[in-house]
Amino acid sequence: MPLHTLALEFLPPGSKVLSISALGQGNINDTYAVACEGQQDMVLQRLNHLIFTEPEAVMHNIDKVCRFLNTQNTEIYTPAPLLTSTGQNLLRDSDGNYWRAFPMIGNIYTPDAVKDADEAFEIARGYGSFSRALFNFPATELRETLPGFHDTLKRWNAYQQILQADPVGRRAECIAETEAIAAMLPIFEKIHALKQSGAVPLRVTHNDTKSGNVLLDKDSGKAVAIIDLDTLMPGVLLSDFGDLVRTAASNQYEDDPDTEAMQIRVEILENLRTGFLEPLQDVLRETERQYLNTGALWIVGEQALRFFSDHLAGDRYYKIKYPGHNLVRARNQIRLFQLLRDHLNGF
Ligand code: GN1
Ligand code: MG
Repeated sequence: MPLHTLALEFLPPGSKVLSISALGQGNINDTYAVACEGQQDMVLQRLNHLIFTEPEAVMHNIDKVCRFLNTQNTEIYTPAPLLTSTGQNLLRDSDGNYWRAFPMIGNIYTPDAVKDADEAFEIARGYGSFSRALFNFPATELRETLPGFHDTLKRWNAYQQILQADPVGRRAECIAETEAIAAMLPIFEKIHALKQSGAVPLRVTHNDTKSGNVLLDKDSGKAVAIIDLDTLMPGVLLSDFGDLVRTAASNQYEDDPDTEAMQIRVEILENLRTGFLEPLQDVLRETERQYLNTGALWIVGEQALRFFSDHLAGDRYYKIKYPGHNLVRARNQIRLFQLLRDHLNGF
C-alpha cells in the first residue's frame, strides 16, 4: 500500500500530506516522517512482524504504559499511538504489513552521537526519570513480546548451535571473534546468577535505551521524551543502564570499522552513571547500584554476541547495509567490551 495512503488512515478526514521521508537509524522497523498541512506532523512506522510476531501485544504494552505515565507526576513524555478512523492503533495493509503512527514532537533532536558530558547526564537522567515514573506500574500487565530478550545464556546456547552448524560457512574466518566472545561467558553467568537469586529485582524496563531514543529539547537541552517502547517488558535495570553506556560512552557508532581508534569517554561514562542514578536515588536497591557497571559490560557483550551470531547465521535478524556489516558491528562491540572491562578493572 502506498505510504501516502497509509499516512492518511491515521489523520482526520480531509487532511493533506505534504511529504514523507525516511527517519532514524533503526535496525528492525521502517520509520518515516510525515509532514502534514495545518496540523501536527507524524511518525509513521512499519512494525517488523517477523521479529515482533505479536504486534497487538506490542501495542497493548505501549498503550498501557502511555496511559499510566499520563497519571504520574513526571516531566518525561511518551508519545501515545495515533488512532485510525475506526479507532485502531495498528493497521494491517493488504500485503500483511503492520503500521502504526505517533505524533511528531517538535523542537527536539535525537542525540545519536553524544557530544559531551552534560548531554550524557541529561540523556541518562531522562532514562532514570522514565524508570522512576514506572516504579509503581504493575509489571504483570505487560506482555513479554520478545521472550528471553535479555536471557543471555539462552542466546549463548543458540550461538553454540549456530557455531556448530556454521550454516553459511563463515566460522573459519572468525577465529579471533569466537575466542573474544568465549571470554565473555563469566559475565553472562554472573548476571544470570544475580537474576536467579533475586539479588537484582524485576522491574519494568525499556530494553532499548540507546542515546538516540531520548529526545532532547533544542533550546534547553533537557530530556523531553522517551521513544521506542516496543521492547518494554519486565527486566532488570542493569540492562537499561548497560545499553545506554553501550551507545554513549564510546567515541564511535556501533558499526564503525576503525576499532583501533575507539576510546571510552570517561567523563561521559561517569555522567551516565550519576545522571541515571539521580532520579532513582530513593528507590534503588543497593545491589542494583553495586552491579550497574557489570550491567554495562553485560549488555555490550550481549550485543557483540547478537551481532556475531547473526553474522554466522547469514544475516537473518538485523538489517544490513553491506555484506559483512554484522561482523563489523560485532568487532566494534567486542572492542568496546574489552576497553570497558579494562577501564572498569574486571567486573
Ligand atoms: C535493534 O531497531 P533498533 O535499532 O531500535 C534491536 C536492539 C539492539 C539494536 C542495536 C527488537 O534496535 O535490541 O540493541 O538494534 N531491537 C530488537 O542497534 O532486537
Ligand atoms: Mg528499538
